[in-house]
Amino acid sequence: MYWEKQLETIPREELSLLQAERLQKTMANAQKTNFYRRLFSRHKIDPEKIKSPEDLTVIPPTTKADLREGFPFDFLAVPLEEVVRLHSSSGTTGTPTVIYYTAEDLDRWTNQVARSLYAAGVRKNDVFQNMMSYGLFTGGLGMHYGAERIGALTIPIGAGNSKRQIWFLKFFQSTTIHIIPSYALFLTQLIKAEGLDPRRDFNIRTILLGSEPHSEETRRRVEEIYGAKAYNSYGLSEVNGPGVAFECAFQEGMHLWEDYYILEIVNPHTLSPVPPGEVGEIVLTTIYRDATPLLRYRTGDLASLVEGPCPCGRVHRRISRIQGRTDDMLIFRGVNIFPMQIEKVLMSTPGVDTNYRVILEREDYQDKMIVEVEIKPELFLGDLQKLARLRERIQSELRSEILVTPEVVLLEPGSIPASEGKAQRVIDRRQL
Ligand code: DLL
Repeated sequence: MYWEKQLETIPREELSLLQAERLQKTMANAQKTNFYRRLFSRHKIDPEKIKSPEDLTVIPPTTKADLREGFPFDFLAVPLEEVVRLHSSSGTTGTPTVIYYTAEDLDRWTNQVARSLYAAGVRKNDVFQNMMSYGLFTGGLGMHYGAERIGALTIPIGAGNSKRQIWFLKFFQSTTIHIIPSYALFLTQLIKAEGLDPRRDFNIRTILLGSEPHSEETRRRVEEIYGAKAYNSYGLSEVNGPGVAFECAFQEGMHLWEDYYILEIVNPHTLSPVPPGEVGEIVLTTIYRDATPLLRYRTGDLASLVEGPCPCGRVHRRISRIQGRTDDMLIFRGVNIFPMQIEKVLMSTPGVDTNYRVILEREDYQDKMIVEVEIKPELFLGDLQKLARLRERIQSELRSEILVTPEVVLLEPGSIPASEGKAQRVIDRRQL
């Protein structure tokens, strides 16, 4: 039932001691990074005085912007020759955020993912089809090694290429799939178009859904379609990737592995802890990782603590499904997009006027992005070919900036409602 019984069911007092011990090592490690050395000196923090999770509050939280500014090496705590891999956030704006791993970091992460998969019921006799992209994104490789460690037959098929996915599902009778929720829904149409029935022709038992927000309704729908159990899997590249928090067989919240992280859930405005059960921002301190220690990292993800003990016996506290984000980052087909990226492209294109909006829709389970943009009135007097060229140009520039191809609609000035206060640039009509 457990991958590591002792650590998963460890009494809370012992867990606190383990956290304190690992935190102290992390503090010494953090002192080796340019970023934290500067931060400690600026705020007169003595890292040796940070001995337990309660002491952490004197440290200002670390943000994604800090990570970007610290690119490439300000968060690195070990000599570069100790680093064996890097991953980078799927965000596509400007400077990437980069996370480094030593061989031991990778080994621990692999174990963390194996533990997570095991909690969701993945076993050695499973055929694990990993339908997430391999590369800088952590969803592919991160899950891959965890599944292999369990001993499952791991198929590194990666994302996309639906026909091939379907063929593998049928031919190898994959029992476990790791998939982005919106893609899990979209794929069903193609399966049907192939004349197949996901329940009859496949043998899927376990579905791991992660990397983008999705509702309980989506989970139920996916379970219904495939005739399988779907488990929520949460993670972010900054603090390893998948395997940060995972649902167990009871599917009531995700166990956040507290021997790997110190968890805080705070009010995003005041940064003080929210009462148990209330929604706040997840803040994580890595305590079991050497190359890139992060102290009080603001994830931007909103969730609440699930109160009470879990019937599975694991003592690691559970977080709810992610309710949203504090910033305006969009997750569209699994790609992280900031509205500012879109604005940047539009506003640098000659002929574009000042107003625009981005509409996200879900049609037949597939997400669609429509960029409506007002263009200079004189262009409407010009020839139609010119307009078509402008539309194509915007579309292709957006594609290279945000890695998805939106539908672009050119409008006359005044067509898009303008507001006096903050503009609502993004209208998300996807029913999560
Ligand atoms: O998405 C890591 C991952 C891969 C997790 C595969 C699970 C499965 P990033 O690309 O850095 O890393 O994006 C992280 O995605 O801060 C959340 O906003 C969102 N996210 C991840 N998992 C979930 C989830 C990976 N289960 C960002 N529910 C995070 C809702 C999620 N949002």
